[in-house]
Amino acid sequence: PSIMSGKRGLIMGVANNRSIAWGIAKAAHAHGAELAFTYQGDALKKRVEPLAAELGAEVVGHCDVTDGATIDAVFAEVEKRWGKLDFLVHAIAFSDKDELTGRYVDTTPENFSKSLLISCYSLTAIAQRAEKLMKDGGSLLTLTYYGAEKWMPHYNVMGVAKAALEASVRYLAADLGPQGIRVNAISAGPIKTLAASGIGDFRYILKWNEYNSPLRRTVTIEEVGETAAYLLSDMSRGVTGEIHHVDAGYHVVG
Ligand code: 0WD
Repeated sequence: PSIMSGKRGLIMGVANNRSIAWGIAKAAHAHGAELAFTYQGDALKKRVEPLAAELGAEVVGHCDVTDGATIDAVFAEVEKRWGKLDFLVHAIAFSDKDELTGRYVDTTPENFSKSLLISCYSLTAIAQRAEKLMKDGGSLLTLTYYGAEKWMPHYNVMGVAKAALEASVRYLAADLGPQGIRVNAISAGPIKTLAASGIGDFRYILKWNEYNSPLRRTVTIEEVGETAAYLLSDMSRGVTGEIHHVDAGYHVVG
């Protein structure tokens, strides 16, 4: 049997077919999982619906993590359809593009709050709802980046948000562990996606990783997806609170 057969999971954060969440969805589906997707706003609905259909999956509604009512609505829909949840992928982040260039020291309080709310607190907001639906235990997975650990050019407030997100993974893992709910993150190497295109000099960062990572290349959404399938399945049942790098090894040299 496939490693994810019989598992049902919610995928949050697909914007298009370049999204990391889409790479994860494809791998989870290939390993036998049944999926549901959320989208953020009507513009993305048109993108997400055909992608979900490709995997024979359902779209369970609009979710903007800054609006708790939309999170509640999506989880109510999942409960109605499935009655429970086995895994959840959180692949959501945001910062004002104007502050993903230049200096961190110039971050405004407004963008600091918004970036931390969407990129960090949202995992906790989602975990609160997921806890109730993960009746047989479960696996929560989020996406982080090396800019949480080390200074990276232009990553700025997003680096601070990812550091807080990684700390959240550890606190959530401890809180939810007694119920058999695991919480992990993949620290992905740079990949050209919609969100990444907002980061200043991103092409340079891709090249830098290609020249300097142990594997002398960057990673793909399919590779992140395969590692995600392991973290979302019972193959990793002894693993929680972990930040797993899928970055062609860059973190050992950078
Ligand atoms: O190099 C990269 N691309 C890396 C990305 C390296 C390491 C980590 N990551 C992380 C990102 O920080 C993010 O947490 O992976 C996650 C997924 O990002 P992605 O796949 O690179 O980007 P994208 O395809 O743009 O998906 C992110 C989506 C949003 O898309 P846009 O670009 O429209 O902001 O996050 C969603 C949205 O669909 N999102 C929200 N969803 C609900 N509520 C919200 C929100 N308020 N804001 C953004």
